[in-house]
Amino acid sequence: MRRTNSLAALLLLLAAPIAADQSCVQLGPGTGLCSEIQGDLPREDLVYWESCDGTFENAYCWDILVLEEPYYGGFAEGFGGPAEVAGMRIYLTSMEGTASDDVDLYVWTAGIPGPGAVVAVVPAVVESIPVWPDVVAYDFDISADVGNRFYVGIWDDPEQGGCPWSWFIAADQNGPLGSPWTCIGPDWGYPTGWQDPSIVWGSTNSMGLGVYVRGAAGIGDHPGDRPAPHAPTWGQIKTVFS
Ligand SMILES: [Ca+2]
Repeated sequence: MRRTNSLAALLLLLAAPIAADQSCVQLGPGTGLCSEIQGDLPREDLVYWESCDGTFENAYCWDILVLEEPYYGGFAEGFGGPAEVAGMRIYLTSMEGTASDDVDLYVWTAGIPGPGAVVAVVPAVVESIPVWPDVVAYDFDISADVGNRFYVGIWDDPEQGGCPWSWFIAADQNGPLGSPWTCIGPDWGYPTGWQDPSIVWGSTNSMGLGVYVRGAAGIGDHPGDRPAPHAPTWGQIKTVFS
């Protein structure tokens, strides 16, 4: 019985979010697997692309207390175009199971670096978000004509509830190198603006985001703009040497 209680306590500890500072939260490490796809995009007419490899080793969010407009606390993944974007996919999970949450979905042009101008934004509702490490994929319609580099992403409107009680976006830490980004607000303890999520949560190869396109000329080409490596944060150094 003692061993059972100890194991239960350990599992509870592993499942609890780990705050690297006051604002960034994660659910892993673990092995997140997608068990369901929600949405009814006409997949046979579209080309789909994602950088993730089918397993998610972690899941991230920014605490509701720091989320700010226009999309500080958002996440994005870059892709190669030109293309006619017709939809996007988001891989989400949660800490305790979430009934629903309102989110904003985006398509951005290329900025310097990472996402630039907004070319599409649509509100969406994500429902029945499973408990980590179960992951659900949501397919949504969103339309935009984009150039050689573009980005799709998600932001959680703090007025409609938020992290850590809504959703975490799944992250691939050992798949192919994609183009992962997160938008960091002023005074969050990291460089401000679009940054590599690796500087916050550790090595991240791609975010749980995919894109559906029509007439894709360059889809699948790596955008080639992975953020430059940053020096590890003090929190990461402590993790390594503790
Ligand atoms: Ca993986």
